[in-house]
Amino acid sequence: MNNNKKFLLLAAACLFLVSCLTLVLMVQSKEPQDQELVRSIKKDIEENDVFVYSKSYCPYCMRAKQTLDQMGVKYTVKELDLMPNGEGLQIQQTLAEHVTGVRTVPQIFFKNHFWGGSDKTVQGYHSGELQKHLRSLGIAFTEQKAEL
Ligand SMILES: N[C@@H](CCC(=O)N[C@@H](CS)C(=O)NCC(=O)O)C(=O)O
Repeated sequence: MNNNKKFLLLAAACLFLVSCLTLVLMVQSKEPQDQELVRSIKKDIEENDVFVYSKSYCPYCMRAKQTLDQMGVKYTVKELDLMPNGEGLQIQQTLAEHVTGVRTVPQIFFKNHFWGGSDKTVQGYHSGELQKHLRSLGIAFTEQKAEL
């Protein structure tokens, strides 16, 4: 092997090592932040019987919140798009990567368990599955069927 080839091989090996190191450092520096966000999500869903991650302009979120409102279900909501410093987007990413595996909003939790999004909520309301679920968890709602 001539010197030119040796040099190229060495340069490629160095580049590969530097890329691996950068990747490891990137993953390591993101980890504590992810853990902090997972803790904050766990706190949200543990401390509130009904918790909704939403975006203020999202029609699916509006439909889901409207359904809960008309059922008289009391919930706490975090509008991710209204949070400062991009924190809402980080929460959405953390939900997808570490908590529910779902990338869209709304994400609705009942008694510390992920229920689902808007479609499931609206369909569940019409089928009675949602009322059955809330009853089984002891979450209060208005029994009378509202016109949605
Ligand atoms: N099938 C989902 C649809 C929800 C959906 O598509 N939400 C949009 C916002 S309206 C979303 O999250 N898009 C991705 C994003 O905003 O990052 C549901 O019923 O919840």
